Amino acid sequence: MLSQVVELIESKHRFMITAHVRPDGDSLGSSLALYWILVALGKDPVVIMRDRVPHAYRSLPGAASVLTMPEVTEMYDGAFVIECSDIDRPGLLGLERQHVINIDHHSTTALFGNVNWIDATASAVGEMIYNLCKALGVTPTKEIATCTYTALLTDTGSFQFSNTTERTFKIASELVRRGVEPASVSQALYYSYPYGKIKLLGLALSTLEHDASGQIAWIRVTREAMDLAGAAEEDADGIVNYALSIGDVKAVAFFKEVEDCSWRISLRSKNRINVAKVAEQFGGGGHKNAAGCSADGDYDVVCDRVISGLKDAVLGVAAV
Ligand SMILES: [Mn+2]
Repeated sequence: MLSQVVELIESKHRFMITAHVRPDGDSLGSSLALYWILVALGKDPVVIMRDRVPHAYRSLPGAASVLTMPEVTEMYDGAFVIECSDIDRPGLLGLERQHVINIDHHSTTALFGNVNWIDATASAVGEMIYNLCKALGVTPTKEIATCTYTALLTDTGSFQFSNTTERTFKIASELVRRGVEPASVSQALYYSYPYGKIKLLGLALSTLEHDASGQIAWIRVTREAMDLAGAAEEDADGIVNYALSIGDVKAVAFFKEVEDCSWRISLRSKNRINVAKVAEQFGGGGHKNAAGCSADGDYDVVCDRVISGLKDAVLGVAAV
């Protein structure tokens, strides 16, 4: 819990911070905010990730200091693991030897840390880091505020998702008072895409299909499309949401060809439709409205099986 985290930070000096593989705005923003809080306290922190910082987050304060490596080789006084369901999620070898502080806002996380601080009421881990900052008596610097704001903004879908609360806006307001420039954060995140990402989006959207009911839609990205667009792997992130933005659509699938006849599948849904259950049928998992899995085989076969799983999920809710 929070008091244990505060006590550990106050009594120790050398820390590492990590988060899940393929880091997103909350995990990176929260990690870097914590980094700057520790710097403000005169501590010696380092952020270590298995994967490199995605293009969209490279302008975050401290992003350039993130170390990218597959293994933790040194011992630290404490290792903060941000937004991870289990100790393997950061993809870092040697992490289990550290004194681990597990910080997450998902109630489904395993209590794998020596210290576990879980707050399922927080819209983002960023909210928790902000509370930690206050509990430590640190005045949020512009760096802390910008990183925390990025975590809030991205995890709430720009303050649009159901996890957006009065507290989210209250903290966002405080962060703006501490120097965050909302327009420049949004500009860096949503108006600085590489050309290939938008080119890929065009190719992907041209594959859009829906079932007879119009409630289920799907999109595909092949290796050929990636090559044609000159896109990087991360440029396919987020495309799934365009299918979900259709008014009548309740559940969607996004198929990304990883290699020949091997597919990475992202599933999204609205409201009570549970796509995590569908992902589990394929050995994957996730949350009710956002899940993922992998499958091998011809596209037509894989697609049919996934779409029929989504149909069951949609019908299951309709029947209740
Ligand atoms: Mn989050």
